[in-house]
Amino acid sequence: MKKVMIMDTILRDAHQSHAATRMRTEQMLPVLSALDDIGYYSLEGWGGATFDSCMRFLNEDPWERLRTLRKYLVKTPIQMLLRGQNLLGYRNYADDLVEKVVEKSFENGIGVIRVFDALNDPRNLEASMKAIKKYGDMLKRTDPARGICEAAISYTSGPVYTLEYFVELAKTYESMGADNICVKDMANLLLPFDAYKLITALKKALRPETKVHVHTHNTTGTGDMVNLMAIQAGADIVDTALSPLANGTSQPATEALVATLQGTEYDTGIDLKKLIPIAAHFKKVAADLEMEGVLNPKVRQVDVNTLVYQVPGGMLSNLMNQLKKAGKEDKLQEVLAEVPNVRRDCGYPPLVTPSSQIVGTQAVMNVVMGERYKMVTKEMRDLFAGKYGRVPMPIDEEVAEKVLKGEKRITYRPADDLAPEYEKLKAELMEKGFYTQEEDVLSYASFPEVAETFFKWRKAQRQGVDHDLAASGTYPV
Ligand SMILES: [Mn+2]
Repeated sequence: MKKVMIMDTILRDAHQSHAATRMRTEQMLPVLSALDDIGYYSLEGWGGATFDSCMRFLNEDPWERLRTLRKYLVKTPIQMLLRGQNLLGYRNYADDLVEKVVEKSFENGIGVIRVFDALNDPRNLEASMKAIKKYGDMLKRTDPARGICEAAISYTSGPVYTLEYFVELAKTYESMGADNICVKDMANLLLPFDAYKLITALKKALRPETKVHVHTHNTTGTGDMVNLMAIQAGADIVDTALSPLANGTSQPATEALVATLQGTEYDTGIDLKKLIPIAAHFKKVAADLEMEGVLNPKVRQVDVNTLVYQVPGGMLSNLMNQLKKAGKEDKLQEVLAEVPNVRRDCGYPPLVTPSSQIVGTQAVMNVVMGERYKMVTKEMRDLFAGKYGRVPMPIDEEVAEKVLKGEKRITYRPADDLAPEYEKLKAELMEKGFYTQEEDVLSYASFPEVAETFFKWRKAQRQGVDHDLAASGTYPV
């Protein structure tokens, strides 16, 4: 009998999707022990935008949050999301920082690291997966449920994204040492019957011990069906969120899936009754977040635009905003027709952040200017120059010439250009007087200005200045 496992996203993606990542540690604390008792595969609780949001909006040290979660989550591994060579931020980091972030994440309590690259370029996962194997394998020796390396495929649609493409990529990640392969469908582009075919193909091609983990959202309303079809095709783990922060732009609801699978060959073994009081707690949290104005109930609605236009919901609203600014709202259909052309020119990158924005902005420029590639953003040039990594198909040489204007193209791994940076950043932070732990260097590397403002606040707190004054953003230091 095959038991399906669940990762609950309530402590990370659920509130990132619904409430701008603003759930505070104190709002998690009352139910952490109860969550630990459920029998989840893992609880996603860190990485992604939580790192930025902790410091920027909540005056919390993200590392301190992780240590607190670990204190209460004794049985259930904490899962995090890592953006490959971009780590927790948005630029390419040097390999020494990649290793340090992985080492410190495990050391502070992470059990499973899900790592992905927006372009699905395996070279961009080389350094992080090597580090995850190095520190993860040490952790596994004392605790086999922790130290897990989960490599994620950024799911997208388009002519090159065939079953063969995904299977080859998954096998590459498996050969690089992945324990789990995740299909990461951040925009809910994956359709239920495609999910069935994809997961069937992956399960057939991968080693029996490699777990297949499915991550989708319910933005377009297909999320529950995607999960159910994936499970029938043999998916080992699927992602859901407890109902108060589920559905819409977040994951499908945990309770609904647990009930659906109960008594079947896919039974999760989770006791539905145990979820009720935890959900009741998060219902109050969601209401508080709505009162604060960070949760707009609209995020719970079904948005069918992605199904119609084949672009992620976030990308579509960006396109509409850009056209509105240019006073060309009537050009939406032209822009939507231009998106696949631009995508073909630059080698069919997946339509996920950041390439979705880069391609979308270019499509708008091409239409608004009335001439293709008359204007090009720096990001588009970098994409053509290979600075984000390798795209799945060859780029259009004629367009490349127009875009790059003689700029050099690189074909090697982008991070090969970067000199070690940890010691330099550490010295900088010490000189500023904010260094208290090695982890501070990693916070500072990820979001320099945000981290510095947070460190100032923290220092003011520790020196015992007036709390309200410190909280108001005034720093008498
Ligand atoms: Mn997600």
